[in-house]
Amino acid sequence: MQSIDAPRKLLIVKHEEIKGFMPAMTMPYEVEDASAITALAPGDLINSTLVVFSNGAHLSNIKRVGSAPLEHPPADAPMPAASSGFELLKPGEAVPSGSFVDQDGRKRSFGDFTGAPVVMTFIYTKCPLPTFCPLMDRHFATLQKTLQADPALKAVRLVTVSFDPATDTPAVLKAHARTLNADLTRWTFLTGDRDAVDRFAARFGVSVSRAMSDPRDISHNLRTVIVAANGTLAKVYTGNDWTPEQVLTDLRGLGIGD
Ligand SMILES: [Cu+2]
Repeated sequence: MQSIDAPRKLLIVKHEEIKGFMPAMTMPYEVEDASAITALAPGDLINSTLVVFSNGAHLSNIKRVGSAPLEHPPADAPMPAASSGFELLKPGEAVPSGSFVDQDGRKRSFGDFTGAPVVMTFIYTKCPLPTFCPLMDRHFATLQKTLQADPALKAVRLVTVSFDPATDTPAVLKAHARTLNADLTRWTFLTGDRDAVDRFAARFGVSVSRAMSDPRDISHNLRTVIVAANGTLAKVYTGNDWTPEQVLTDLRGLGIGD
């Protein structure tokens, strides 16, 4: 176990393969019972049962079985030095163009969206936990419905960027878009060179790390952002507790449709 967020009842756990369900992975997990984690420390080895229900999952029956030194710094390690090109963007700053490939295999740059407000999120399609990437997908599908119904928000575009280009090829993204009923004239799925995607995503505070032994062992956080029509960062939502309603309120607050 790598770190503890007691107030939010979260543990970041590096776990072995769960046979028939998910590969070895490092992810945040909610715990059923907050009192079960008060005595734990980073580096503790635990046994636990992952209970998955239709809209979420949590750990129950947590038992400390030993401890081992941490291999990696915890997820909140300091950002790389300022000259690295990974600096966090501040609201009002211009979003870099990046270079991507879309779900149809076309070369794209984020600059293509200038002139339209964009809501963008970062996911990977194999994410096994319903409350992480799949929740971002569901929220975007909800947003799409409102955007289609409200003429004042007609110009808004949705962009989903995958940080798992090895798996999420254009064809995989296209199939994923179909399962979400995505209207591809409004909602674009991007992938690309892994380092280029990581560098772009890092500017918004997305951190992704992959295990050397198994690149599907992905540890990541969540960021969803609004980029204004002039290509500058307008708003950043961290984690998975934002709502489509909040985003719509913020979009309307930008004065779109005036
Ligand atoms: Cu995920």
